[in-house]
Amino acid sequence: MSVVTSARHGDIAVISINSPPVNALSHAVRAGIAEQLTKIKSDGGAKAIVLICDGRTFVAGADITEFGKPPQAPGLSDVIAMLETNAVPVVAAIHGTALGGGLELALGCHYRVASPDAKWGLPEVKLGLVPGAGGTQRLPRAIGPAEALKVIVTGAHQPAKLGHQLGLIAELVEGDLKAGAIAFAQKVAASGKAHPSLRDDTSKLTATRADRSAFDATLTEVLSKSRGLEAPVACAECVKLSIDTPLDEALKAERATFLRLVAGDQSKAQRHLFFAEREAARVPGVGPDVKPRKVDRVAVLGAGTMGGGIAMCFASAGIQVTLIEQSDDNLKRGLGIIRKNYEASAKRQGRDIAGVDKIMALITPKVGLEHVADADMIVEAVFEEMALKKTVFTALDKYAKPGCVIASNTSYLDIDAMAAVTKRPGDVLGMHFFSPANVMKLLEIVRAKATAPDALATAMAIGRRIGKVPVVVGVCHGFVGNRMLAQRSKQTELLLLEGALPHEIDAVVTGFGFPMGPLAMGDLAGLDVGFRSRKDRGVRAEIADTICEAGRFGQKTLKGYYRYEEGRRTPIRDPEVEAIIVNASKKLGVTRRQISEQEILGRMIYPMINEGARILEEGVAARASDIDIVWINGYGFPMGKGGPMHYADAVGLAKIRDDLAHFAKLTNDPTLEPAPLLVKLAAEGKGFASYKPGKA
Ligand code: 3H9
Repeated sequence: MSVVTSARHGDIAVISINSPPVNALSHAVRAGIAEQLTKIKSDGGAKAIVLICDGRTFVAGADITEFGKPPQAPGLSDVIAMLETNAVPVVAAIHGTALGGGLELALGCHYRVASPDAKWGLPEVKLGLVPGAGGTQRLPRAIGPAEALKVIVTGAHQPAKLGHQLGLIAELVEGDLKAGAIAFAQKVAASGKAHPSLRDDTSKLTATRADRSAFDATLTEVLSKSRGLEAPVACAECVKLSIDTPLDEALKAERATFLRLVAGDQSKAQRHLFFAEREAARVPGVGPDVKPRKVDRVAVLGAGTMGGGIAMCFASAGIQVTLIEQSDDNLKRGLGIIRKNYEASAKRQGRDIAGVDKIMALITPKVGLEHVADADMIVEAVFEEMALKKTVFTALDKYAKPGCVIASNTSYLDIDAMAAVTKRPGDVLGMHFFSPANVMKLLEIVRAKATAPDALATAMAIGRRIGKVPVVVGVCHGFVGNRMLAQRSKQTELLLLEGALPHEIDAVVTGFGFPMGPLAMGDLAGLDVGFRSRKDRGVRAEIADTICEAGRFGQKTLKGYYRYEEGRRTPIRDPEVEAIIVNASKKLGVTRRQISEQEILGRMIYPMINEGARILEEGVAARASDIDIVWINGYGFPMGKGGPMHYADAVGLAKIRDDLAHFAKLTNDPTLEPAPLLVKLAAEGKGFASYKPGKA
């Protein structure tokens, strides 16, 4: 059956698109719309046309899987031109999401009506692209250039109500959308008025033409967040053209920009991430038949920084939380911080402070582990110490109700060992949140040996419900993210010892696209945690430890690898630190040398990739793209590079293998020797993307 059909409802012709899952504009859909428009014209008699979609959504965009393949006519712009110049008015009826090419299609129609809960937007920027079928020109004509700029450069989904306020959506239809759209079409067809086409409507451009200051202010604001990505800048340039470049000329420029970006590395990386995120939701051994357990109440153990943040994640999603501590004082302090965080974000977002009370009411503070009894899920965030974790798990086994999913938020420790002290190891897993837990998107879900598939499915489902990007990983020291990070930390200390200075290392890492370098990051997170952990393990890192021994724990003491001015977070080079570093080299008999930026970059990134290869080979991650999702969402790996494993494939595994072998020799460190999987794939001329190990 054709994916696009049409039917008559009296004077109104209705074109329906039915191409699951999201009605993307594949060749069949584009050709189908063109065919139905031609047919309706030749049949004659229709006074207006409604363009509507079956299934869960209006058109969610161009078909991303077709990018990079030879184009097949009709192109989307051809179809939009047919709609825009159609003799009778066309009404787009939007439900679900009108995104990207889908919104561009709707902008080619004379009118748009929508269900009140529909969303619209041009998210191409998130795929490293500009809208390529007129979005950067018609949206400014519909809602004004400054508003359009914000929508296009952020790529965020916008509510239908806002579209209605801005004039993009003519009418919000409560109830049956099709019936409402037909009634609307009848009304406009009977009005006798000329039907608006955005091609000819420049009324919303006039004010900006006269005074560009508001547009320029928005431009500066949105571009300040572009972080080395080409697409936001290109989007802004295209929107700027809408102000006074003739439409056809601007459309040509937009198209050329789209074609340039779609062939570039950044867009390829960002498209990889789009599919990688969806792939991460597919967990080996957890098929669609495995249903998550019901979770209405979560107990969080520990109201410290981590526990408090985790409690906020659940409460913000409307889930009841029992927050458990050892004393009333700890609870009071924890709750105070949670409230302060909520109040600050309400203030930032201009929301009513009364909403904070509503969320806080979802959190029930309690002293004593026995209060986990009515929870469907428990997340413990007590101190990182195995003996304590085992005591807690033994108690939870006693108090938790049958079927309760019991999770540890440990960053490093062995979940199997915790599961083993319970009589229900199938219910135990890890849920590793990242700090600040209420902000960071990543959630590593740690599958232990005995974790039941439905317990895993429950953690995945709740992860998505609280707005996280969940990735399943296996048990090992540090799981995926921190285990790879440890390689970078080790190289950071070595590079300092061999001749680099903190600001030089940080500059290379931020130049690569990370928001912060490892040393500034260490100062922000606090250096004392690692110091204590090294002491416990009997390990010494000469520079890091000497810095801590000097009472320099990072930003909180205004001194770490850098110094800080009171109330400011800008790292300032500190000669005292540089003397500590130089002395450490002398003490350990290391002759300092000039280290090139290229070497710094290689030693910051390649050892992590090497560890990623080991992780893959051990089955701790199910696929290379899962590792990318961990690094993008938890550690600020630059989006335009697609994550460490995608980046490795782009660089070429043979080069990485050779550079690692060189670094191993240079530093006399056998752990830098290329991992067996890396060597094997490089020899076969393959990339990590081709490796399908099977399980996490
Ligand atoms: C564009 O439009 C360019 C134009 O300006 C110019 C052209 C010339 N194509 O996310 P879900 C698949 S660029 C192909 O799990 P949800 C997706 O992979 C595009 N496939 O569902 C998944 O497959 P699978 C601009 C697509 O309900 C399945 O559909 N548009 C596309 O959580 C379900 O997806 C966008 O960037 C696509 N465009 O969320 C919007 N979209 O089941 C991208 C989805 O095999 N899409 N699939 O894993 C989305 O943001 C979400 O999918 C959406 C639904 C919000 C629509």
